Amino acid sequence: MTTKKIAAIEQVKIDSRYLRGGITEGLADPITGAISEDDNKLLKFHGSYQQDDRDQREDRRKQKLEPAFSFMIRARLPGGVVTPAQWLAFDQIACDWAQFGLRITTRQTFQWHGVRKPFLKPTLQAINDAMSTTLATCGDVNRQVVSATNPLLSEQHGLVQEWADKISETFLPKTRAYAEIWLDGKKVEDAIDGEDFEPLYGKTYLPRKFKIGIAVPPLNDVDVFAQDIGLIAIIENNQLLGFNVAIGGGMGATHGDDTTYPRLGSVIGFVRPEQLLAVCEAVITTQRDHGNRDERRHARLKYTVDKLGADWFLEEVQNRSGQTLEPSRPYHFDHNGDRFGWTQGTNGRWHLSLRVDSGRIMDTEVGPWLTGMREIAKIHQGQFRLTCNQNLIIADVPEADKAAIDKLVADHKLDVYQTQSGIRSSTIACVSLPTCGLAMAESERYAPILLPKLETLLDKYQLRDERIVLRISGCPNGCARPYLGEIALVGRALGRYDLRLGANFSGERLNVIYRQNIAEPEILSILDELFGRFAAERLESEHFGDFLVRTGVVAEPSSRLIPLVLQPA
Ligand code: SRM
Ligand code: SF4
Repeated sequence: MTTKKIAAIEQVKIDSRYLRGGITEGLADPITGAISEDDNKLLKFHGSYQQDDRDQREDRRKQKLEPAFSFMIRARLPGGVVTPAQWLAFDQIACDWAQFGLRITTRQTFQWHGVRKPFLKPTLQAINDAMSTTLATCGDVNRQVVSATNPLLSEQHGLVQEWADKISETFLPKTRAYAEIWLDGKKVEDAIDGEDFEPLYGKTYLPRKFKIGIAVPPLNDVDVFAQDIGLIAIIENNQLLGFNVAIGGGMGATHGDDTTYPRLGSVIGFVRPEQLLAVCEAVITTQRDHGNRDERRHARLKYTVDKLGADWFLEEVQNRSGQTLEPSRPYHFDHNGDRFGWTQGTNGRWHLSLRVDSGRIMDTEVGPWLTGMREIAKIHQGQFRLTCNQNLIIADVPEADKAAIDKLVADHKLDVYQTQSGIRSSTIACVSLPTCGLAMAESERYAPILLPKLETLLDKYQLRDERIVLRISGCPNGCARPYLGEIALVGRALGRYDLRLGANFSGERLNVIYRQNIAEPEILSILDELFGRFAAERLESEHFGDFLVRTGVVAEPSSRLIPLVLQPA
């Protein structure tokens, strides 16, 4: 009998007794700041990654010390909703146990970095005490659902948010291992005997991570086509009719391996709200049963869709769910960024969107962000919303409280959005060094160095206010969704990037590689010339990415919703 080869992680999952493995024992081992490699794989399902400070790696190696191990922890906040009480609790965690403040991620949640092993359990407990969890924020499961944050359309956003919560909750793993390991079984009512079950996922969970996002046109602030399942809310006459469903979006790729590629989701039809959970479940189980479990590089849904075909997939989903999808409905996206400043919702309440550089909320020379936001959380009666562009909304503010919020914002220099350039307002940079184990080049730490130089170039051509979507990722995994940047830098090595150009302003067209493996002087020189041409030759209201495609600087992808293999320069 021949045994089918499976990726090593699959065996780890099978042997783990529903994600228990040896995590408890590893946490108790005082000899090392780390846990075992296999347990580290399982830990991701619990919402944490073991990392080490890469700035210290070389020194510690010379001193024959083990790497400076610590843990990154990610909260589950569907739709990026945070209450003031949660904010204060999360801030306390950042002060007590983490190293780099609070970090808003590109999937609108918080991460803490630099938590040492002895503090891992207290941190997870504190997050749960604050009515959140970290379960399934990483690992081969459905992650928290991201959802549109445009505060202007509050009624529909409320409904869409409910769906984000419902989907997030429905597809959570059911294992009791989480409560057993981190919460001392507190949330488990019956006896804990190590046996468990996972009705949806089974013992091997999904072949790979799985992401769902909901956009509300005309704002594509979640980058809906980068999701495994992208849902486009269709609203008519103030009524949420349902959702167009796009499947197989994803960003991750590997340099030099053109069997891996970023892909925009394919729209397969429209579902009414009452069909939504069944259809999502059918997509997830189809991926569970047909996704590639031999080779993790090819395990995301996008490869399954390409292997089996979108038509086959649609039929399978209809069979499994017992639902018929209708033809997709028309929709239009304006852009994929955030608005800044105050906006008023339909119910009269106010929302203040603030720009947060790379989502990092810390007290630095730029401004006392952690302190300022703490003071705001102490008086704020509404909620906070985190955005997929790593920004922050102080939401649901009554007219009477606006002045007090404005004063705290100004006192703590949190109002940078008022003077920022267009490009800065549309920049995302992934975490990268020093914590990310996969980073090849700087990203979050490079953005503040690069942006002033780009602003100087843009000033030269009176383009300071022009919103140009810039995405920086320290490696091709694409955590800043770089393949959707009108300009993107994708790390190759320290100080060297692929320059990609030509995505559109609404996140519906991928960019292409313009130059491979280049350093800053060349990046600036290319952009200097292109900004100059753009200023001189653009059509009225034309965006930078569209200009580059129209004038043939970069080739237009043959279709906006089909896979685009990385193109050599
Ligand atoms: Fe990501 C892996 C950070 C959003 C695609 N991502 C990682 C790890 C965990 C590195 C690792 O595996 O060791 C990074 C931890 C860095 C650190 O120190 O915090 C990391 N990803 C992030 C965050 C924090 C970036 C940020 O600056 O905000 C984002 C957390 C989102 C969240 O709250 O869940 C983050 N990652 C994304 C996105 C964007 C999105 O989902 O909208 C993508 C592209 C979309 C996609 O999934 O296709 C993304 N991350 C990846 C990949 C490539 C997956 C693939 O299909 O090939 C990896 C590597 C992997 O999974 O093997 C990865
Ligand atoms: Fe790390 Fe690469 Fe993701 Fe950046 S894109 S956070 S470098 S895995």
